[in-house]
Amino acid sequence: MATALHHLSDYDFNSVPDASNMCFGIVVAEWNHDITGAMLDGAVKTLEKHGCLSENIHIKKVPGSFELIYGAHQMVLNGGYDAVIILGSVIRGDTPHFDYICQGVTNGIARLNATQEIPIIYGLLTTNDHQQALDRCGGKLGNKGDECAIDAIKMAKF
Ligand code: DLZ
Repeated sequence: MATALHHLSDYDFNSVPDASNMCFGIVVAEWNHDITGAMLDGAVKTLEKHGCLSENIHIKKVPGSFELIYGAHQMVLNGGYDAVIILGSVIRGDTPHFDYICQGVTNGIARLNATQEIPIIYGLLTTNDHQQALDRCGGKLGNKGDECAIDAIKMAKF
């Protein structure tokens, strides 16, 4: 017999699973490290707040956001992770470079999500200026790193 569908109002949209048995990889870009470092702090603190042990959070640095694709793929191939988080900050300049990097990273991470066995959480800030990035890494608009940590825990339990 078919299982009855839950009514939407019964669904708990806000709960975050316990992460005490989970293991996460984080790949973080060095470009704009004042921004990516703050996102990293937020992600690690949030994972730990939800029970993840610090020894089960493995961090790898890459030079720039474009290398996040390679870094995330290597972490997937190494195995042992429930999810991988990428953290980068691309800030618009005077040339189309911004668009190529943003598009490249977005396509690369999307492809990994479609082809690999674990979720890759997309923590790429793409902003017009430095202040917009500051606002999103612990400023007035929250911290993208915190959000990515929550998303990683939820997707690890998918
Ligand atoms: C080259 C470059 C530029 C201009 N801007 C950024 C940026 O705002 N954020 C970022 O994470 N990386 C930037 N990069 C570096 C590229 O991501 C990449 O590291 C290099 O093109 C080498 O592949």
